[in-house]
Amino acid sequence: MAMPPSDNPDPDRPLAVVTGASAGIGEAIAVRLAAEGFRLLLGARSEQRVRELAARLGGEGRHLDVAAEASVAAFCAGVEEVAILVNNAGGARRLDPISDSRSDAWRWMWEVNVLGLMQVTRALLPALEASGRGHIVNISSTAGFEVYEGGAGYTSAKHGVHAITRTLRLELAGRPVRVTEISPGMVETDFSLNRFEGDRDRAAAVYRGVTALTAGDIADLVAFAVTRPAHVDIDEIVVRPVQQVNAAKVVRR
Ligand code: NJP
Repeated sequence: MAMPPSDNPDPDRPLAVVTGASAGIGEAIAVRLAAEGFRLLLGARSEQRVRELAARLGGEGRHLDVAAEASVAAFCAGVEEVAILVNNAGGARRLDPISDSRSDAWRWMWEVNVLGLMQVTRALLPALEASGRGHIVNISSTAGFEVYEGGAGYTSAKHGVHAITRTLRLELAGRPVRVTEISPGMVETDFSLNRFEGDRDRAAAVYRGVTALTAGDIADLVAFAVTRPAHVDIDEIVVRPVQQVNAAKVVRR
């Protein structure tokens, strides 16, 4: 069984938990939160990658499949106080119209983006509250309030994240846990490569002629939100590339 993160060398630093920290936005958030002085507990299915990253940044990496209740329980075992939880694990699968939707792709999107976020949050809420200064940051999407053709599986899941975030804000009122939702437009990561199941040409076309946001841009916003004074709650941040107005309108070079 994994050792509690309090066994790490510098146990006095507040603990930040980042899900989906093996790549992209989650990895950048981990790097940035380490620079801000947090000790890390990083999770992803790519256990080796989160272990190596945590070893480099200070903290611990553990296997985590947010969609699997037993994995979430093992990941959270021994965690007594958490200052920051970044629910970042997520993504999209395929771009099919509803008429041709595949249930397995939808199931994946709902299990990871929605159910996974709930399961990790539920497991760590006592530890967030115990820290006396907890903060949940949900990495959502502009897909949480917009729709586009072929995107219903992903947009409905991220609409779910938005609803969960707003509900948490209500349910946690009066308790020492802040709640922030960050909703990015296009960020250049492996997101599209994963959505298009390894089709590199199709993934590259998404970012062609656009200076997309970087994972570091999102990490900046997480750092901003979590370093505000204790009485300030950044409820929502929407961020997009200058060249992207919404899901449908992208001005390419
Ligand atoms: O994507 P990617 P991003 N359990 O594919 C992990 C949102 N977003 O960094 O498990 C635990 O490079 C996976 O790790 P592994 C997006 O919806 C993005 O761009 O090892 N972890 C990896 O670390 C998502 O919520 C854009 O495969 C699981 C990470 O998730 C977040 O930003 C736009 C997992 C995915 O890394 C990060 O996405 C937007 C599981 N079951 C919102 N399944 C964008 N890039 O354009 C996956 O609006 N992961």
